[in-house]
Amino acid sequence: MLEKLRATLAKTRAALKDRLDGIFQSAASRDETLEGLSEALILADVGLATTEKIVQAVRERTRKSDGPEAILSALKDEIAALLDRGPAPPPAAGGLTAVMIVGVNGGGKTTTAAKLARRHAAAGRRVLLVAADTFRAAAQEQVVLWGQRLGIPVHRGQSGADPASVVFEASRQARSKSFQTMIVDTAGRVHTNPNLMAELEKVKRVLGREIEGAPQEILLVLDASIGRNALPQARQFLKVSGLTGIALTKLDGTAKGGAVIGIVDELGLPIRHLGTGEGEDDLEDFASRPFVDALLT
Ligand SMILES: Nc1nc2c(ncn2[C@@H]2O[C@H](COP(=O)(O)OP(=O)(O)OP(=O)(O)O)[C@@H](O)[C@H]2O)c(=O)[nH]1
Ligand SMILES: [Mg+2]
Repeated sequence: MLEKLRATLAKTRAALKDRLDGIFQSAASRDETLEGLSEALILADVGLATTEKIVQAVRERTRKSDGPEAILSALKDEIAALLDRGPAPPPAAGGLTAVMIVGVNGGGKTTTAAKLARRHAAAGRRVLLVAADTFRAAAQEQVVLWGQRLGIPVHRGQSGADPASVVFEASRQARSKSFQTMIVDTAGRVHTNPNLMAELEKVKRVLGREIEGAPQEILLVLDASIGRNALPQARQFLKVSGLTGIALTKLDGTAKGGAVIGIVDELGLPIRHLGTGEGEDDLEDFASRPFVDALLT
């Protein structure tokens, strides 16, 4: 697992760790090291406020005489603590759990929905994939293909249908056939378009009406390669549809993974999953310590 994570984070690690190594080698004092650390974190897209918070905490945890090893270890602890937002909610006992997948265009929603469906199915749950992206016929087709490939049933609606009505029908089907998990793929939407955002809110409302406690998870799919540009989108989705966590995709191809540290800190949302590639198994459940170890070791 750690090897996969290390490979996924290779570019981000190169952008951050290699810079830190240079600082640790050349800095004469702790204060100099901390100053370099600050610069490195900001350059790695962590964000100013979060960087200051981390560096201040590292300063408080170390002594003036401490060398690179103690400082690096304190840095890892601080980042891990900041990323750790507690465990994911357990699936609804006996009942039906609904997971909504939301985000802007092309972030990796459908792929993540399929990977998650596979994950739940592998855990022995009866899973229904719901193709609620009715915007493009091809989008539903994509979910159907994933379903065939993974052996997971798919509920799809009419092309152009109201996504809320698709979700309504899917919920009825899921209940009558005793499904345990519904993974709802939604259309990519521009977070600044009020109509599209309202549509999402409606999907959420219908789920809540049809299934007790649903949606238990609303995951925002964020493309790691856009770095801190993810923040305004995330804020808007959080405001309109509510969010319970982040699925961070395309971490494998980017050097900007450091941005998530600031994003998690500023939004107060947990990362739930990491997308580590295009394949069905390329999904990791997020845990802060392995993430930080893979990032900085
Ligand atoms: N390398 C890599 N590619 C990914 C990952 N997740 C998704 N992709 C790729 O990103 C592209 C877009 O993925 P989709 O799942 O179709 O994205 P989407 O958010 O559903 O797109 P729309 O429905 O058009 O908004 C595809 O080529 C995926 O294979 C990931 O974690 N790593
Ligand atoms: Mg899609």
